[in-house]
Amino acid sequence: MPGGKQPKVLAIVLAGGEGKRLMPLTADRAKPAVPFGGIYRLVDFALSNVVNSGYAKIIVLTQYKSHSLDRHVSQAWRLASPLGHYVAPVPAQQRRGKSWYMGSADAIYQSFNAIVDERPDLVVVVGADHVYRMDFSQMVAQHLQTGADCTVAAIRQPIGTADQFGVMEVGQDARRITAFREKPSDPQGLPDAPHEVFASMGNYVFTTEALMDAIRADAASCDSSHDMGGDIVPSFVSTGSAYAYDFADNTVPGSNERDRGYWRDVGTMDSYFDAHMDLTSILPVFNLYNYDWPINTHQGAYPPAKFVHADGERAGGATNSIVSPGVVVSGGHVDNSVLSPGVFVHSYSRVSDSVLLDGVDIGRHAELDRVIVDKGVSVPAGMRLGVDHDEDRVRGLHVTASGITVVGKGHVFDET
Ligand code: ADQ
Repeated sequence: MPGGKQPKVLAIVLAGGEGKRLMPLTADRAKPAVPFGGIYRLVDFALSNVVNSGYAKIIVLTQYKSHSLDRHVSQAWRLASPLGHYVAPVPAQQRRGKSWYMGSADAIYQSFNAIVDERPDLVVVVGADHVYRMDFSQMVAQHLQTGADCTVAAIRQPIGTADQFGVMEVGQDARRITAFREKPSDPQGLPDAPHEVFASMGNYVFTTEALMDAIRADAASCDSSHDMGGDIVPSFVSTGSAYAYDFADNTVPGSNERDRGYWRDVGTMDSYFDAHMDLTSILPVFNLYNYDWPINTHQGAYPPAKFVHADGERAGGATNSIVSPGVVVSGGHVDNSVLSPGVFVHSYSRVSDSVLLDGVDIGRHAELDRVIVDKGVSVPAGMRLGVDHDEDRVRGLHVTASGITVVGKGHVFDET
């Protein structure tokens, strides 16, 4: 900026995703509201990154089944201050007759008044579906230095996953993007790594006027899907004003060799499960205990966690596990698992490699192995889940490709 002045930044968090591949966890909540890591919701990672980067004027665009997301954002992210900081959830406006947001670019179009009111120099647009730490101010610095209108955060990913991402090719000069294709089925590998592509992380920095012009033009087009990755980014690439920001260059205070560059798309039940297992390892590849870059959330008034009984088969304990407030492990054993607030594990039960969401109750002698259980479900005494997948399917449970059994919210087992 002229004279070294700090740019005025508005952050927009895109939180309207439906998350079809995370069913049944997204049956009645938006993907950004899906619980993660015991006490968090997915949206907490994007919002923590934005706030820790120093940006405190934030709008959160919501749409699909946004009730629990709105409630969480207003409970966890009350930033109001005399300096005019805010995190404001903005629901779909239904401005175009009865239609809701058509795509992420349309969501921004419908929220133009928030941009006009704020008059920022730059708009930082981030998705709300990923687990990672990132300092967006480093990406903003590159955006200003290259003179880009649009900067896209990029990360190397295996070529086999290219159809889930926007994939870009970059030129020699300061990472100018020369080609961008959304979710290509015939990707080209990178010159120095044929088995990798440069994937968009769905995080962008825009110069405000350029963003508004592009979105206005897109809104007027009949053959656009009004999508940031599918339409807006390619429009900047075609004029040569889009640059890539390599996530490998990003450093966050308190990160270490193990978790630097960690970025997980938790878009499927299998990746959701794997990301939880990343938290339980002895030296975790994603470290929740980095107090230099805290992840904020809202927790209810739960009492501390408690472990009871210590005799033989009835030893109540947990190893290599994340245990939230309000959990009681009473004479059962938990290993390599993530327990959300209020989970109760009764005597003689065994829970391993599992993710139990709020208030799940595990009956006596029950056995769980590689299972995800949604909020409030009671697993009856003696029940085995994840042990015999045919048995699980007969009970109407979903078993994923990699063999994770999923019990949806409200599931009632009809046997004892
Ligand atoms: P996808 O994740 O498939 O790809 P999308 O479904 O648009 O794209 O979701 C992007 C973000 O926008 C998510 O945080 C989602 O919750 C949110 N969102 C989607 N529709 C919305 C709407 N109508 N209103 C508000 N929010 C909405 C994108 C990019 C790819 C990139 C991947 C990285 O398009 O280029 O590679 O993210 O995961």
